[in-house]
Amino acid sequence: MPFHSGFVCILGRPNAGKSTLLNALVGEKLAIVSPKPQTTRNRILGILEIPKRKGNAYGQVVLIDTPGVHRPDSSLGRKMMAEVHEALEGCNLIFLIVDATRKLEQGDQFMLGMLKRSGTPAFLLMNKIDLLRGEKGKLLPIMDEYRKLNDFQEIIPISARRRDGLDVLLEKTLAALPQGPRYFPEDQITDQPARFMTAEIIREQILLATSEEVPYATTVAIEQFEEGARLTQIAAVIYCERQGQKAILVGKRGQMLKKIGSAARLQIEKMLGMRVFLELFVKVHPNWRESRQFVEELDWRRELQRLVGNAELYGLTKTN
Ligand SMILES: Nc1nc2c(ncn2[C@@H]2O[C@H](COP(=O)(O)OP(=O)(O)OP(=O)(O)O)[C@@H](O)[C@H]2O)c(=O)[nH]1
Ligand SMILES: [Mg+2]
Repeated sequence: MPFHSGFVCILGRPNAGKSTLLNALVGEKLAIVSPKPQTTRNRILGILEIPKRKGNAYGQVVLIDTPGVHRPDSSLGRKMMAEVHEALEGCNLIFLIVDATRKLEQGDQFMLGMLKRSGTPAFLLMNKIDLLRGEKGKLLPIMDEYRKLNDFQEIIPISARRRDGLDVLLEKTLAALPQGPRYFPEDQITDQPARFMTAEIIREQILLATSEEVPYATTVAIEQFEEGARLTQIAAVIYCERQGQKAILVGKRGQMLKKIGSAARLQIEKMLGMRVFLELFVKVHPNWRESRQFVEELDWRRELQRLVGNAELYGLTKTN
């Protein structure tokens, strides 16, 4: 059996379950997940090694999670859509993932247009089938609608949350990918450095703890990340756009910031496998989402180029 490999772009509207699928397939939490749309802001690589087994295809699948396809109305939104386009470029296969409980909308049509223009073969993944329960019949008319609009190589019902249908998905994915090299070392699971994942973990806690405009107007920048033998010292700044948002993020007597900080610290400790000292600061940067320059500065891939040679900035490998 030959070795198959390739890049698979996970494309979908906000909230479809792209990041949940990435995490489920790789078996590690690489991307943050929340019930709020537009959680993911960068493209995120998840590397999946499928070992040799008798009679089965084996290889390496490089998955790319992307921000949800939407009509951007800020520099941040435009940057997010640029990330989607970069992920689409040169990939071998697209997983178009849709929420199977929802009917087609105008935004889905726009997304199908992007898919068509890419000229790349695609699988349609009908996600969240666990929510359909006894109403699986509802799936068929929605499938048909999509089928009319694009020639999908496969249509697969899945539940990313419950990991239903993922074995079939992987099998078909490997079969659809060409013979090729191992693009990443066998034990690497993502290209993201721990430093960036740390910022994301903090942002996830903000998404979970706050509501309305606050999560959207917030971003996290790591100012200090010093890994010692037994303790990692981290300082991060939470940027928001207005004084009122800062007041919410800090909370009464600093309670909110404390809650975000301790929940994030536990997750970071789990990821790094060591104790963490985490300091959080909240700063107001009026309308940062409109600032192209500021949005560009947040891009960790750019930061990586600037700080190249810094060991803490390499992609994570398996922890166990
Ligand atoms: N019931 C159910 N919920 C799911 C499933 N997959 C994802 N979800 C939920 O849907 C919500 C959105 O999931 P995400 O994985 O963050 O979705 P996303 O497509 O990455 O969203 P953006 O990053 O905002 O574009 C979360 O609350 C998930 O727990 C599923 O198979 N079943
Ligand atoms: Mg996501």
